[in-house]
Amino acid sequence: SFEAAIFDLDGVIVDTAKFHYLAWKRLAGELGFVFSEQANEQLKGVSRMESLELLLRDGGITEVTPEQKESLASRKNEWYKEYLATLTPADVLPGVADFIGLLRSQGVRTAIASASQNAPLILEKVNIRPLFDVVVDGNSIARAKPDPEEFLQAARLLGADPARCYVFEDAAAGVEGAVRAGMRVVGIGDRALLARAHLTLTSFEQLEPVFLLSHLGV
Ligand code: B16
Ligand code: MG
Repeated sequence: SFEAAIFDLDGVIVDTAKFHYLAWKRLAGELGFVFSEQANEQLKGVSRMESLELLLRDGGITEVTPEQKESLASRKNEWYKEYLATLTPADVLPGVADFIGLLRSQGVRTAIASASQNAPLILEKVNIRPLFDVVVDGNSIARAKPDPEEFLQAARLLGADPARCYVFEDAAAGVEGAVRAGMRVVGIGDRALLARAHLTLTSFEQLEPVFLLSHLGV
């Protein structure tokens, strides 16, 4: 049996991943290159500055000063926040709220573990904060995914044994961090990209909560 369920935010609870991609693609366009959806896959789940480094590498852009990097990252973030302003509770991904409600009714504690500094804003826009006992995000951690810190901090704040935590993640970096934290991992997305997860689902929509509960042993 397990004690706690830890959810990634972007790509699991709400599809803000598409907004990140649009904003990074726009930045790449201004820098004079096309940023593909395939190249974007590496950016999922990693921090904003690390994402910028990966983007610049993809575009073959070198000799960027730290000040220029700060300014590029904040431009991207401004565009990203324009997209976030359009979020409503209807943007919570299908099946997610019911599933979390079901877990909570079974006494399972719940947390968000997101790399995003915009997590508090997103949770407020989609009105889902009350479903979580704990929120750990990019404002409160020193080492981003694939480091296990974020997941371990969530477990600590929940008072849960990491070995009795399930993590729901859509990004390879997050799956890696959760595995390193000694947790069980459910990948949400493409099985080939999330090969290290213990179980992979295409989406919560496909998920029969009763099946998952029996699978997870509640
Ligand atoms: P921000 P998650 C992550 O959120 C995103 O997946 C990743 O693409 C983004 O770079 C990171 O947050 C930082 O986000 O720029 O808003 O601080 O998947 O860990 O919930
Ligand atoms: Mg994610």
